[in-house]
Amino acid sequence: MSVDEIKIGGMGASRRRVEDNRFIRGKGRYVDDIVLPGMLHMEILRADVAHARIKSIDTSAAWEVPGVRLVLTGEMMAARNLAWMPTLSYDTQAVMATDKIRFQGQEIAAVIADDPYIAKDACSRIVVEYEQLPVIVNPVQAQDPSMPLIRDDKENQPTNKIFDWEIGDKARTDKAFEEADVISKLELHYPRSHPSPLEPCGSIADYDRATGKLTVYMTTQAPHIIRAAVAMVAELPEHMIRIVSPDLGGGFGNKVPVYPGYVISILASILTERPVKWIEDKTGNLISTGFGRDVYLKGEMALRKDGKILGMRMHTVSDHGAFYADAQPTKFKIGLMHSTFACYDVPAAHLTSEGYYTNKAPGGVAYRCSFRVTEAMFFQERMIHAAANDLGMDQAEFRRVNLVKDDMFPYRTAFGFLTDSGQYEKCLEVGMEAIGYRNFKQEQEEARKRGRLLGIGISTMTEPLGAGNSREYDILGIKMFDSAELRIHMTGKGILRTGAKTQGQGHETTWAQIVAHELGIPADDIVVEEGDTDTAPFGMGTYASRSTPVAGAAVAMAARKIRAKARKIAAHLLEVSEEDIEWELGRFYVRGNSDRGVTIQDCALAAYSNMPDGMEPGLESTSYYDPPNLTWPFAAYFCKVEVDPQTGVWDVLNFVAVDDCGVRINPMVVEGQVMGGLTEAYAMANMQYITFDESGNCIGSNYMDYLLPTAWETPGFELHEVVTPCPHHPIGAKGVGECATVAGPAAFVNAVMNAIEHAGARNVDMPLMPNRVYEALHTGNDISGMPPVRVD
Ligand code: MCN
Ligand code: CUM
Repeated sequence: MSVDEIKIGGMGASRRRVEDNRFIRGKGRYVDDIVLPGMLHMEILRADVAHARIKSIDTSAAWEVPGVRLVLTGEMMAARNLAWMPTLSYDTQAVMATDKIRFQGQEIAAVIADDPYIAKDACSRIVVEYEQLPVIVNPVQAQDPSMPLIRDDKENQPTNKIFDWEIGDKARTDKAFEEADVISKLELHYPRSHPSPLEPCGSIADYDRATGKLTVYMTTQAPHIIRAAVAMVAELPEHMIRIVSPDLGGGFGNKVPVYPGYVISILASILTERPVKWIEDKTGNLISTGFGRDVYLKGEMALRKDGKILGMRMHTVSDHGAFYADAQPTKFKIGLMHSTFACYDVPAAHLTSEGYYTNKAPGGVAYRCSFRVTEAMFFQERMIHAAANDLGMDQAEFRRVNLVKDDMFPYRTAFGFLTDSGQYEKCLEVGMEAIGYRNFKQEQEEARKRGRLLGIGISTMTEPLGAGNSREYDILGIKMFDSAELRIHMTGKGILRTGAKTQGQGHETTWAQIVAHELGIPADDIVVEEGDTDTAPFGMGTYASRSTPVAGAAVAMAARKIRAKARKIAAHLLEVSEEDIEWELGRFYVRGNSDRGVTIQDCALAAYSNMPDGMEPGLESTSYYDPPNLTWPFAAYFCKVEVDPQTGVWDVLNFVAVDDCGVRINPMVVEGQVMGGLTEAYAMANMQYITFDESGNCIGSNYMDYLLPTAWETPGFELHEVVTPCPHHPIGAKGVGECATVAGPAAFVNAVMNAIEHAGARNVDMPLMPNRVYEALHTGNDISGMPPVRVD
């Protein structure tokens, strides 16, 4: 008699995404679609040089353009104490340059006008006089004492170094190295990359002087954090601030930071008393907003002859741009870099890192990655590849020997994380089988005899997804947890709101499936709403694939509260005591008499029309969920490539992805996430590069130079699943949103290296452009390492 879970779109149903109904019809409602009465338009003047002392800014010609309502400069921002703002990593960031320009693309002035074209024209009439300074574009230059101090605005900042940080057990690690039979070394650069969502950033600030209310429609993945930040920075009362994040055209981490444009549009609205819209262009997005990576990694691994890893040393040097603006848990200086090697049994490890200011845009730093996990896993898998080669061991076998075994969970990693579940060897096996791993060596040899270069690359990783728990994770002191609020109406339909914010991940579809699973109410009867701080419960937003682990768990818990109350109502309706009530999906019945029952919809109606004496009417619940641990999904990726020895061009022949993200709420959505992530991984491995010339000019500031792969270039991916439920998550799910971007790049690079390393090279840095591959193949030299890096 219970309802069929798959039919009602519950867990495990590949339900079609409900949001796509409006997206594919062109009916999405993005920030730029919103038009408010009397709205003005803002354009930002950005610096064309990377490091310069400002001598003067003359805005008089801009003011004269008809239709211009306001011209803002750093000086005017400073007069209102808004020229600088705090960053998410306890640094400060210029909202508008006052003293110095510190990177190309920095905000210098803004024009607010009747339309965006007038604003842009007027911007071009602003005259900035400056004195150029030597430019620092990498951490080596940042350490050169003859180079200028970038952050001369700060007290106690005598050099360009931001931090030194270490974690792990040095003494134990040193000992492991003393006992090693073989020591394997690797050094590489994970280049700067950009999340580059199709929709750039933007906002519409609408300050109503009559009510004192400020409404801001904006592109943000974390609306509640923005509300708190605006309250603190602009000193406005928090209850008078409403942040609305409508449909987002992708986020990928780019829409986590607080950008100057948002703050400037707010001040502009307060000053003009009109709504002010700011929409960034593509170049503005690429040159000034939160990038990813830009970190130099080197390490060495202590190995025993039989293949056992004994210890790992790692050192990272990260380039943060002009302001340390990473969005990451406060406790860790370099995100979750120390989750590296978490899927392997590594008895001792030590990580040191340094961060530097340079004349580049500041980072949000995570691009589809849990706070530096992408770099960590990329280095891990490149290091594993190098170590297996140094030992003369097979790539898969070396992994099998060192992967954490099923009976070792819960497993405490050398850096202190607790991984709690997984079937790593099984995933490896499924992937090996699917790609035909065991025949490959012979295939490769035979091909080589005929002059063809084939390679196979593996990448296996577990990553920590779902910050909190609140004991360990906070951002600027705000503890990391999340929330859901479920309201069931009297006809059994309902609305669910969470503190997360979908940017394309499909929350509107999948959260309703959790409710269907818990209550037996069809998913189609639950509308999901996120992103409006006036209506949604407080939450830390969507990034680091934390939504399913945290907000998704809160959804299940909120639904369970509803079920608990409905049970009392059912007992009342069936005139038995609560203890005699049994539940099956969608329905309560009397124990021993399953024909006597009421549906969840009957209970909903009774909650408004026939509740038991003394019971509060209504059927609503709120749940704040603080997860006991992170969730630990696992991925095993296998990539087979062919490299053309004449050109260095490489093609993917086959790609097999095995993902274990615990219980899948919606298998089709999970597959979409994996496909999208692999496409981005392929782009980074193959073609994407944002770099800077010696003057700090950003190379890669448009889509002619910074390449987005289309369906034409992107290889096909074959997907497999393994399910190890998360032991602490209410529905057994683990996060998955980033796994493919995190584990993907190393699979491609390992495959290309496997095809060419017989010639001698141990590493080619990403992107593996044909000229680099060609050179490594024909000279046998590495193309990698510390700066100055090659700019091709
Ligand atoms: N899911 C599921 N079963 C699981 C795990 C997840 O069905 N066991 C579903 C979820 O219900 C959700 C989706 O998969 O609909 C992703 O869930 P999750 O792994 O929790 O990740 P988040 O929702 O927190 O999304 C964040 C993650 C990040 S950090 C980036 S960056 C990223 C990504 O998601 N940006 C994206 N995927 C993106 N996909 C799109 N289309 N656009 C972006 O900007
Ligand atoms: Cu790290 S990019 Mo996502 O976390 O928004």
